[in-house]
Amino acid sequence: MAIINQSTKELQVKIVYYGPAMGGKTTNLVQVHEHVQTGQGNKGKLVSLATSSDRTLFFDFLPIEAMSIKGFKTKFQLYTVPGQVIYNTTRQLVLRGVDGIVFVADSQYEKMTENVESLQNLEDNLRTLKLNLSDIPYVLQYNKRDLPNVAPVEYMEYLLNNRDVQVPSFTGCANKCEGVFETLNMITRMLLHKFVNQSKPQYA
Ligand SMILES: Nc1nc2c(ncn2[C@@H]2O[C@H](COP(=O)(O)OP(=O)(O)OP(=O)(O)O)[C@@H](O)[C@H]2O)c(=O)[nH]1
Ligand SMILES: [Mg+2]
Repeated sequence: MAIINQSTKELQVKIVYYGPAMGGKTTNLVQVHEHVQTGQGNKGKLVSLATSSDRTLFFDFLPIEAMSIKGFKTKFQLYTVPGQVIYNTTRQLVLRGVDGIVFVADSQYEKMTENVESLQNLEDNLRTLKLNLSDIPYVLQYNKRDLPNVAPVEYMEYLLNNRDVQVPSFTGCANKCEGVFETLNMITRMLLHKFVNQSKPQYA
């Protein structure tokens, strides 16, 4: 849950990277951790709990203290869920208090069913928390565009971005850091817009 402190002008938000197993969620966080430019000493530690084969077992966590935006000192807490179907309880836990979501889809044709199922699973899990995806800022990342067998972006939009209001989407090659910051910048902008505007003092 976002924490906004008007007196100290601090904003803290939680962003969860969600999506099918092996789609590239952890890779996004690793790249952000490697390349993020913040003031000295403000880069948090990337905490990962993975199996020996690098699959996320519980979650990854990366805190980032960002620059001052609109006079607010912002802190972003980035989390990934484990994509493997069996870890659904963990996904529900990680989603608690979520403010914004990055859905990382795998662009390979044969992963389309998994992408759709994972998005459905996200909606189901949000519902158990009494949340609705349409009320939460989120963006889509079509990752692994470097692979030969990718589905056209238009097709992925049709499958994953087909609501009344379309959300921003980005192509990516997370392992080369392509699209990683474009995606992160957009979700943080959406969150700042939501929370900073919302928290403006109201005058009768
Ligand atoms: N070719 C290619 N490989 C990628 C890309 N992004 C990630 N990978 C690779 O895909 C594999 C899985 O990436 P992860 O970031 O661990 O995937 P994940 O979504 O965290 O997977 P889970 O933790 O199991 O849910 C790793 O070997 C990555 O190096 C990409 O854009 N292109
Ligand atoms: Mg992972």
